[in-house]
Amino acid sequence: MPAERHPDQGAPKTVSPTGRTEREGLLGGDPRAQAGDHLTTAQGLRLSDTDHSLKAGRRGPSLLEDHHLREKITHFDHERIPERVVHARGAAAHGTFVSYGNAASATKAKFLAEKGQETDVFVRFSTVLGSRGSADTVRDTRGFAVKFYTDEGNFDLVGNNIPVFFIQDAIKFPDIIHAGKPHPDREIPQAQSAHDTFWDFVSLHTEATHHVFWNMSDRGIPRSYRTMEGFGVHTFRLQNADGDTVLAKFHWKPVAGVHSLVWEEAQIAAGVDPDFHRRDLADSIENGAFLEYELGLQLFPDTEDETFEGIDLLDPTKIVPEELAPVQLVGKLTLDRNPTNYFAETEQVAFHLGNLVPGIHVTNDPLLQGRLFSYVDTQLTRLGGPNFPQLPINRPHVPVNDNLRDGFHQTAVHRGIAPYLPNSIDGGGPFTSEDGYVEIPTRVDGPKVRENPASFDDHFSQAALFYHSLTPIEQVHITEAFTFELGKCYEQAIKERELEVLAKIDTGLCEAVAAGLGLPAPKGEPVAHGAISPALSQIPAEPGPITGRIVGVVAGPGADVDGIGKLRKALEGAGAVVRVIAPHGGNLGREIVERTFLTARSIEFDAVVVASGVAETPDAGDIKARILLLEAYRHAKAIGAWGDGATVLAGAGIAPGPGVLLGDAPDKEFVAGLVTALGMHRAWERADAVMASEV
Ligand code: HDD
Repeated sequence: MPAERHPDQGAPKTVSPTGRTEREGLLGGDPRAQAGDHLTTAQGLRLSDTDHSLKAGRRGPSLLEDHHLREKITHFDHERIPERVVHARGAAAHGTFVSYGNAASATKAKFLAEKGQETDVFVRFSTVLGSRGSADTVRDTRGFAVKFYTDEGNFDLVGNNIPVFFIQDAIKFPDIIHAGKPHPDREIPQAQSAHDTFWDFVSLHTEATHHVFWNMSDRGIPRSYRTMEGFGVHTFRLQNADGDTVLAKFHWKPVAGVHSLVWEEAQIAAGVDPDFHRRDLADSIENGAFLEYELGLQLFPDTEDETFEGIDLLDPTKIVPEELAPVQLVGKLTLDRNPTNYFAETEQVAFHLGNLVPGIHVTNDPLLQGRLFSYVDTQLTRLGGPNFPQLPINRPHVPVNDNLRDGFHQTAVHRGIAPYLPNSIDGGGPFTSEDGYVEIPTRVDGPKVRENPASFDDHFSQAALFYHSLTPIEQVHITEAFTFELGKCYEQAIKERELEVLAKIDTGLCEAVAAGLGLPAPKGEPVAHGAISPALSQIPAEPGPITGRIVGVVAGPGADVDGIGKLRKALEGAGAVVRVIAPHGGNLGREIVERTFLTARSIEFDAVVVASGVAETPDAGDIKARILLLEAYRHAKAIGAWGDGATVLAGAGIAPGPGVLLGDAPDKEFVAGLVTALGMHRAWERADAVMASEV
């Protein structure tokens, strides 16, 4: 029977129903991407039926000659490609990078050196350990991979949200990943480090300590990709138009500030909304709260010993504190467009550290050197052959004139008969260019050895520097994270060995974790860590911007809808998002109810406010609404109420105190208090009391 158009079906859609921010163009328009009106086979044959296989009689067996059946199922059977061996879980967005032009003295890379230069980018964020379907909010490092489609070819900055790495040499990468991935026998646990093999490895391989401390800190559970720093990790060598070189580290600074979840929120989100970060990314862009980051450079003289203030710049387990080498902001990245198709873009994008442009060069960091091999190698399997640079998302936005030919999934129809150089048949070209990429002739000599420089032996001083640079509440979070993760290990010897490591960092930390594990604290002499670096703490001293922050307003029949409208206007004016939560869906006057007590959970909101007029309704004491308020309170978020909304807070046992805002109406003063509280992210002053209380 023909599949007829239902009378309700309007004109065929060419974009997804929610894809308001899509722009045609970048990916090109392949007519097979559901743009046409008629269903066809892959060969373009129009079909009259796609719901019934061809059978020998109504009750008979299916026939082998049914090509449509076989094509449809065969293609479906092969829809999946291998997920990434690491960073399998990811989400991405398109955007633009605009250069401030002040990096010209350091690099001749045009996308950085020329003021106002706009460059298309595609950014993929990811977790490291989990499978493609794993939860977003697990404790893990986050990938921050940026593809710049520059006028000089693609430049990939393949970084993380943590500025150091577990290992100093790429040859150890399979070891750390095998240790972090689920146990090979039962394939558990998924997407996390809280298990024996991870702690077995890192307690034995102590160069991982610094990275482990970042993972155990709040950095391991970001609030959103919007509020995450990014780091290129390695030191790169930059060259300016005069040929001068300088060593550099890349940083991404989120304009929205650096914020994290608390561990309980992260755990709840992993169950309630495993797509927490992915959703936030897509929704923020849909809401016009675009993600913004400034690109920063730390610059160091290109000296023969490649050290700065005694820090070995080739050691990827070391940072250079920002107080010693300030981060100079050189441009701004704005992510403003969601992908059109997850598979075509987010899944098929292929990053590679070797994708460089003139003015940016690699160094001898042994981790970087090994990565230069791994990325193309892994794409060969993952994307099925050597032609993955031809995939739309990977194509440079400049002409490509290589002499690479044929191979699996070749889509180009090359012209000419002389794909070799030199040739005299195809006009002798394509020709090399004077302004082409030239490696910097750095000197290389020395005996062949499997050894590290002696400076790489310091595994602890910067872990101690990191720990001691944090505020007390951040240190508490680290203590709890170690206690949780080691508490999940079965092997006593592993816990004891990690305690030996902690004893080298800080006695109090070691004793607290040991107490939590019920083990004796080993005696150890903590290492010296030098001057602390306040820039490592992510607790703001001043309120930051509130763009994209989400405020839940608890309402219901009888609620002060005018007040909600005023609050919405004021908060949206400051860039925040307001969501009304009520006992049921639908509308409350002019206000649309976006969450019900059943579909809302505190984790989604940066602040929760109770509207006046709710107290008298029978639902005011609903246990789900109470849990919402109590969780938000326990997680030190801003809480507010106006009018008789205050009695709902009181009924939930929430007393006035830091970060609890009460007012008669959502007037200027109330809104200003809320904006400040949101800008501080959490009311940590109440954390101690709350964590210790029964709330
Ligand atoms: Fe890696 C993916 C970041 C060390 C081998 N890596 C991958 C991605 C990111 C990073 C963000 C995901 C890219 C995407 O979204 O598609 N990797 C890092 C950082 C490292 C690091 C910041 C240390 C500073 N990686 C590292 C080493 C090796 C690899 C030492 C191997 C020797 N990484 C890979 C890989 C992946 C990858 C196996 C898997 C999927 C892919 O490349 O495309 O080649």
